[in-house]
Amino acid sequence: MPASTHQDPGLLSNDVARFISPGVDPSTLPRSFALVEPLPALGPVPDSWRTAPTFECNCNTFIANIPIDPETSLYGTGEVAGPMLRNGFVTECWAKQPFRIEKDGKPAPQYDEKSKSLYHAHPWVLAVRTDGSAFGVLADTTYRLEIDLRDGIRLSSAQPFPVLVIESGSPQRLVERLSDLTGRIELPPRWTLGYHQCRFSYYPDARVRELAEEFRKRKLPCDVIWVDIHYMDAYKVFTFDPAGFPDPKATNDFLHGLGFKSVWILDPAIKAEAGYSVYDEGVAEGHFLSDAQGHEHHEWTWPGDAAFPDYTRPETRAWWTRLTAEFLEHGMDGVWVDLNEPSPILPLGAELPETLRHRSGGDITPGTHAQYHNVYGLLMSKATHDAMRKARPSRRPFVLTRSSYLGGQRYAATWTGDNSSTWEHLHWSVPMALNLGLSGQPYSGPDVGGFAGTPSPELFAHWMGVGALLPFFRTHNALHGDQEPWSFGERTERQSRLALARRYRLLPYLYTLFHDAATTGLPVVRPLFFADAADLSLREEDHAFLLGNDVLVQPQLLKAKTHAFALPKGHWRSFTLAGEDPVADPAHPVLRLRDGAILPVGPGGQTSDEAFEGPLTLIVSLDHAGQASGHLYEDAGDGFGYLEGDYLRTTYRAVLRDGVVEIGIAQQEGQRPHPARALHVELLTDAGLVRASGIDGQVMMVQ
Ligand code: NBV
Repeated sequence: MPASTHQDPGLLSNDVARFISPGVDPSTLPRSFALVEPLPALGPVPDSWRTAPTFECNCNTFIANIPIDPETSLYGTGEVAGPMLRNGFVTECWAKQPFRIEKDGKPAPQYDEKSKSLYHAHPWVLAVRTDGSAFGVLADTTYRLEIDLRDGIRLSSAQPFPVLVIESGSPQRLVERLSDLTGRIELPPRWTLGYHQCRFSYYPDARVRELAEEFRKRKLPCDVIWVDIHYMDAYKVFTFDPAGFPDPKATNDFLHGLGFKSVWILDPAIKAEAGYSVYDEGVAEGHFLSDAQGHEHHEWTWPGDAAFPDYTRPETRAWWTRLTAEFLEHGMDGVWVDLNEPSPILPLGAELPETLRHRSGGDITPGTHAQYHNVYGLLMSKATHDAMRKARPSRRPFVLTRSSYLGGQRYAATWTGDNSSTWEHLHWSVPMALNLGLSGQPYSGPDVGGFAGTPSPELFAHWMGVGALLPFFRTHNALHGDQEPWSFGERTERQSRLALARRYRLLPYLYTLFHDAATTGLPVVRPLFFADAADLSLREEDHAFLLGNDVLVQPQLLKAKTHAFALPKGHWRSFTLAGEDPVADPAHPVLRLRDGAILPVGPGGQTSDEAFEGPLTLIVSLDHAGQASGHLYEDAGDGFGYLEGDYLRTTYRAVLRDGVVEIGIAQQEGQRPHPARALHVELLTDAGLVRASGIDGQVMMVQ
C-alpha cells in the first residue's frame, strides 16, 4: 500500500481504516452523520492492508480512487433502480424526488435505471472479490458525492471527505460490520409485518371505514390502513379537514375496533399563513430555514407557499417532536414522513437552494443546505421517531420515511418511492430492496401495483405475489383507478388472497428475520450470492433472492420467462404454503427451502396477531447428513419487554436415525414460557411430502 496516499494514524479497528487525503486538515472535517459514534484512531494503517484509496484534487473536486481486482462485484449505493450489480453505474448521493420526461415533454415524478439519484443518499459501496472476501467503502460526507463505478470505485465531491474501508471475510460479515458502525433497525412492532393498504388518498373518513369493512367482509388479511394527505385541512400539517376528517380519533377507534392499525402522513413543508398556529409558532421560535440574508425561505408545496423546518436545530426537532406527539393523541399507530428530500411541488423537480442557512445547534455546526440537504430526511425521521417514543413510551415506534441517509435505519423504515405500474418496476422491487439491505437498511418495499399508472390485473397479481415476500408489504397508488386486491376482478382477488395467505403463514419466520436484522444488521432479503460468495454465477442474479438464509424465492415475472435462475449449490427443495400451485399460476413465486433448514410457519389469519396464535408448523428439509435446524423468535409483538428477557428463541433440530426423523428442541433462550400448542411437521423428501403432528416441546418421530 503506498504510504503517501493518506494521513496516519488511520486504523480504527483491525478491520476498519480511515483514509484522509494528505493535504486536508482532519480537524476541519465536519462530524459524521453515518456513524453512530465517532471512532478514535488506534494507530497507523498496517502495510498489509489490502485496499486503500489514492486521493487527487482536481479543480476544486476532491477525488478518491479505489482500485478493484478484475471481476470484483460492486453493490450497495443505497436506493438505486436497475440491476442489483452496480459495476458500470454512476450514482449521485443527493436526495432527490426523481422526474422523468414523458413523451409529451412534461416531467412526471418517476424514475428508471438512468436516474442517477433517488430519495436516499447512501455514500457506500459493497465489493465482493472473486474469492468471496468483501470490502466496503464509506465516504463519510453529507455533501453531494458522485460514486462512479465504471472503472473501479471513484468518489468525488466538491468538499474533502474521509474514506472508511472495512475489510471482511464475507459479504455477510461486512454488512454486520456496517451495522456496528451505522446502527441497526429497532425491532419493529409485529403488526407492521402484515399487509398494508394505502392510497393517495382514501377520502373522506367514511371511505376509510368502508375500506376496512370490505377487507374483513371479504376475509382478506390486512393489518394497516394508511391515510394520505387529503385528511389535512388545505394540506396544512397537523390539521384535519373539517368536512372529510372531522374526528380522526373516531376514525382510528373504528379501525382499531376491526383489528386494524393506522399510519398517517406528515409533510415537512409548513404553509406560510399568518394565523395558522404551526406557522406562527415556527416564525416566533425561529424554526424555519432562511437565506444568507436571514430571510425566511419559501417554496411552492401542496398547501401553497410554505416554509421548511430546520431539523439541524435541536429546538426545531424538539418542536416537531412535540407537535407530532400531540398529533398521535388522535390514536395513529405510525407516522409516514414524505417529501423530505426535501421536495417542493412546483415547479416540478424544484429543490431548496443550496445556499440556504441551517442555524444548527448541539453537535451540529451551522452550515449551508449544500451540507445538510442529504440528512434532512434522516433528521426529520429522528424527530418523528422521538415523538413516537414520547407519546407512547411503552410501544415500539413505527416511522416510514421517503428520504434518508446512510444510517437512517436507526429511525425509520422506507419504501422505494413513486414507482410505476410496469413489469420493469415490479422486477426492480427486488434489486432495490436487496441493495438497500446491503447498505444497512433492511426494512423496505415497493408500492405494490405501482404508484404511477394502473396495473393490468396480471401485473397486480404478480406484484402481490412478489410484494408478499419483501420486508415491507404495502399496496399504494396515486390518483388513478382503484388498487385494492378486489379491484381487478375475481381471479386477481383469488391470487391476491393466496399471496396474502403465504405472507401471513410466513410471519413467524419473517419476524425472526427482523429480530436478526435488529441484532446483527443482516438484511431480511438477501442476494443469492450470500449462499456462496465465491460462486461467480450468483453475482448477477437479481430476479431470485433469499429470505433469510433458508428460503429461496424465484419470482416468475412475464418478462423473465426465459430467465434461467442461478441456483446456489445444495438441494433447494420447493414447497408450498397455502395450496398454491406456482406451476399453474406464475403470479406466485416458487419457494425453495435450503437442505439442512427447518422453516417455522404459523397458521395464517386475518391479522398478524392471529398469525402468531395456534399451531406451529415446521417445514423440514434434511441435508445429506440427515440433519436440519432452524430458529424461531417470539415475544409480545410490541413493547420493550423483550429487552428485559421476555422473549423466546427456540432452535429446532431434526436428525435422521435408522429411517426415523427425530424432531425436537435443541436449545431455548429467553424467559418467555414456551406456548402450549400443536406442532405439525412437513418433511420435504425426494419422494414427496411426509406429514406428522404432535405437541410443540415434545420430541416427535417421523417415519
Ligand atoms: O402524499 C402524496 C404523495 C404520496 O402518496 C406518495 O407516496 C409520495 O411518494 N406524495 C409523494 C406527494 C405527491 C407526489 C406527486
